[in-house]
Amino acid sequence: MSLRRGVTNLSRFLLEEQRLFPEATGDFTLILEQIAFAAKIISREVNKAGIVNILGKADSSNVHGEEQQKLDVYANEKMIQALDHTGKICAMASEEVDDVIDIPSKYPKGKYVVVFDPLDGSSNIDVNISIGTIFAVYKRISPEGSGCKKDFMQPGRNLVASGYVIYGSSTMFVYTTGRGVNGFTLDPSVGEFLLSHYNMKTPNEGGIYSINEANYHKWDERIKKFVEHIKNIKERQYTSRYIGSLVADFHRNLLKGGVFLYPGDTKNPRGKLRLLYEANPLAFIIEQAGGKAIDGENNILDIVPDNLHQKTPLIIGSKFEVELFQKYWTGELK
Ligand code: AHM
Ligand code: MG
Repeated sequence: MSLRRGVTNLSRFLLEEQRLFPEATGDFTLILEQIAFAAKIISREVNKAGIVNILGKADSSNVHGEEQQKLDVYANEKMIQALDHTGKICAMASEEVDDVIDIPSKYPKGKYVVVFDPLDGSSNIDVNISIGTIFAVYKRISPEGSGCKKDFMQPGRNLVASGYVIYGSSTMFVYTTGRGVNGFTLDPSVGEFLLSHYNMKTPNEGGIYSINEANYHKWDERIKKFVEHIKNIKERQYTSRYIGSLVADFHRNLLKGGVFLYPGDTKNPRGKLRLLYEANPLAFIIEQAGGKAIDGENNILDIVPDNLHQKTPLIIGSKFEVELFQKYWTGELK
C-alpha cells in the first residue's frame, strides 16, 4: 500500500488494491463500491427505524419459513437494486429469496456472482441491537449469459471477496479479497466509509466464548465437554458473550479473540446458520485474520454446497479455541 496523506476512503483503498493487479478491469471494485452504497442506504434506514413506521414484521415469510421483518425486505431490495444494473455480475442469491436472482434481461451480464444475507440478526431490530449485512463474491463457472445455480455451488475456497457491514453504535464495512482484512467506519457527516481498521488480525487465543446456552440440553456430549473445558481453564477466566446477532458476535470476537459456536443439536442437526450467506463469508474473513472456521470436523471453506440454502454447524474464531473444539468433536480429547 502506498503512503497516504490524510484519510483514506473506501473508494481510494479499493483503487489502490486494484492497481496492484495490472490485469484488473475494475469490475470487482465497482461491485464492492455498489455493496457499500447499498450499505449506506440500509444504515440510514436502520438508524431511523424507530422514528418512521418501518419497524415490525412484513406480511410474508422467507424460504426458511421465518417471518420477514420489514427492514429485511427493504435491505434485500436495496442490495438487488445496487447490483443488478452493473453489468459485472450474472446472478445473485439471497438468504431471503428461494431461487437464484436473475439479472433483468435489459442489463449486460458479467463474470461474477454475489451472495448475501441482506439483514442478519433481524429479530434484534425492534430492540435496537446491532445487526448486519453479509456478502460474498465468486467468479462464475457457467461460460456466459445468465448465471445459474451451478455458479453458486462452489466451496468457500473459491471466494474472491467477502465482507460484512455492522450497523452498530457506528456503521462499519469490513471486507477481504484474500489480501488481509480491512475495516472502514462510516462518517455520517460526509457519507463515506473511512479506513479505520487496517489489516485486522484476530488473537490466536481469546477470552470469549459465544454460544446459545439455552440449547444445552439438546447438545451432543462433545459440545458440553468443550464448554466445560473452556470454563475451567484456570489461566484465563473466559467470559460468555452472546448477542444473538451473528455479525455483532463475530465482529466483537474478531477484534477481541474468542470463539462463536452455532452447533447442530438434537432438534436442528445442521444448526441454524447458512453455508452460503453466513458461514462462508465469515470463514474467509476469519482465515484472513489468522483464525479458523469449522463445522466440527471440516474446514468450512472446504465444504462443497449442493443447495443454495443449506445449513451448517459453525464454530469460528481464534485458532486455539476452534482447534480445541475440533479435538473434542473428532474424539482426540474426551
Ligand atoms: P437470521 O439470518 O434469520 O437473522 O438468523 C440468524 C441469526 C444470527 O444472527 C444469530 O447468530 C442467530 O440467528 C441466533 O440464533 P438463536 O436465537 O437461535 O441463538
Ligand atoms: Mg442471517
